Amino acid sequence: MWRPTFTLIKKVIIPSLRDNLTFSKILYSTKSRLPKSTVKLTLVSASVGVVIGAGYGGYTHYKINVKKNLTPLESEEFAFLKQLPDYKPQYKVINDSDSSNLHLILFQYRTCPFCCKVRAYLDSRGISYEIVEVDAVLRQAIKWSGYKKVPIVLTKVDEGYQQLLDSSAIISVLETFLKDRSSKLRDVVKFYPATKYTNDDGKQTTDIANKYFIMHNAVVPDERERATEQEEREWRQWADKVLVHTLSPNVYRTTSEALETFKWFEEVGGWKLSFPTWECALMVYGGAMAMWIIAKRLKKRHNITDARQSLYDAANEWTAAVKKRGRFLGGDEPNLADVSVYGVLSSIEGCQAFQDLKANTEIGKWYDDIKNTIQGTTGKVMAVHA
Ligand SMILES: N[C@@H](CCC(=O)N[C@@H](CS)C(=O)NCC(=O)O)C(=O)O
Repeated sequence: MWRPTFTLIKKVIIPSLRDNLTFSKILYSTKSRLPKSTVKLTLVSASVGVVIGAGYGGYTHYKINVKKNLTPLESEEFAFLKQLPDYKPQYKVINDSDSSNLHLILFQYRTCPFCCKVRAYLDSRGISYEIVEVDAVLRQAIKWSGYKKVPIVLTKVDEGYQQLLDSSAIISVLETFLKDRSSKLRDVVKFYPATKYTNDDGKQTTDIANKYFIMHNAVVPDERERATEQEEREWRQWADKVLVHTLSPNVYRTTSEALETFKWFEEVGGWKLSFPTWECALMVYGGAMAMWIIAKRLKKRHNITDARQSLYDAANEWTAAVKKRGRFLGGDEPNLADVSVYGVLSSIEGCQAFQDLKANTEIGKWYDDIKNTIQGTTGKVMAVHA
C-alpha cells in the first residue's frame, strides 16, 4: 500500500520514474506545444482534462501508465519564470490574518468550475490573492504561459515566479506546503510531476498522476487517517470526473438557458470592466451558441439521458455520503472534498439549473453551510482600478 510521504516519493517513486517518464514540457515549459483548442469559450476542455486517467487513482494510475509510456525525462526547470509577466488584476482578495507568506495571482474564468474550486480552496484557507480575469476567446492574459487552460496560479518564490497548473494539483501543492512549512514551495511542486501517457483510448495525454494526494513529510498517518484521506481523495476525484460533467448539459440545455447562463457569466465575471463591448458580445452570444451545441455532444459522451436528473443523482450521491459523516464530509469541518464539490457547484450558482437543484434535492443545507463557513475565512474583496 502506498504511503504518500515525501520520503517515499523522493526515494522510491521519483527515481523509479526518472528513467522512464517525462516532466512534461507540455505542462511545464513556458513555450506551448499544446494543440490549439477549436472552441474557446467552453467547458469541453475541462471535461477532457478531467476524463484523463478516469478510473485510476494516485499511484496506481501512475504505475499503470509508466508501463505504457516510456518517454525520457525532460528538464526540471518547469514553468519557472524569472520575471513577472505583464498582468492586469481585476480585483484582489486581501486577508489581514493570512500568515501563509504566499503571493498568489490566479488567472481564471470566473465561472470555470476548476477556477471556482481553486478560489473556494484559497478562501477556505484565508489566503490573499489577486485575480486576473482571462478572456476566454482571445486568452490574451495567459499568452505568457505555454499552458492554454485556466486556472493558472503564479506564485512568488525566492528567485522568481512558479507556475502552478491544474486545479486539483494546485490545491494539493498548496495544502502540502501549508501543512508543513519546512519545505519550500518550489520543492513541493517537484513532487507533482506531470507525465505524458497514452490513455485507454490510445490518445497521448498529460496529467499529474498524484494530484489528489497530500504529502506527509515526517509524520506517517495511521490507518484511520489513511482511510479518511482516501475517502477525501475519491470524492475530490468524483467532483472532477462525475459532478463536473453534469454541468454543461444542464446550464446549456436550451438556447435560452445557454444565453441566460452566459449573461450571468458576463455579470459575475465583470466582463464589462475587463473587456471591450464587442468582445463581451462575442463571448456571450458566440459562447452561448457554441456551448448549446457542444453540450449536446457532452451529454451523449457522458451517457446522460436526462440532464437535470443526472445533476440531481450526483447531488443525492454526495448528500448521502455527507450524511454518514455529519455536517460535512470532513465531519464538523469541511475537508478538501467538501471544498472541491462546493467550488464546482458554485460555478452554476446563478443558473436556473442551480435553483432547480436546490428545489429538488436536499443538497441546499450542506451548500449553504459550507458557503457560510468559507465566507467566514475569505478576505476582503478589493477592486483594482486601472
Ligand atoms: N484539469 C484541469 C482542467 C482545466 C480546464 O479544462 N479549464 C478550461 C476552462 S473550465 C479551459 O481552460 N479550457 C481551455 C479553453 O477555454 O480554451 C484543471 O482541473 O484545472
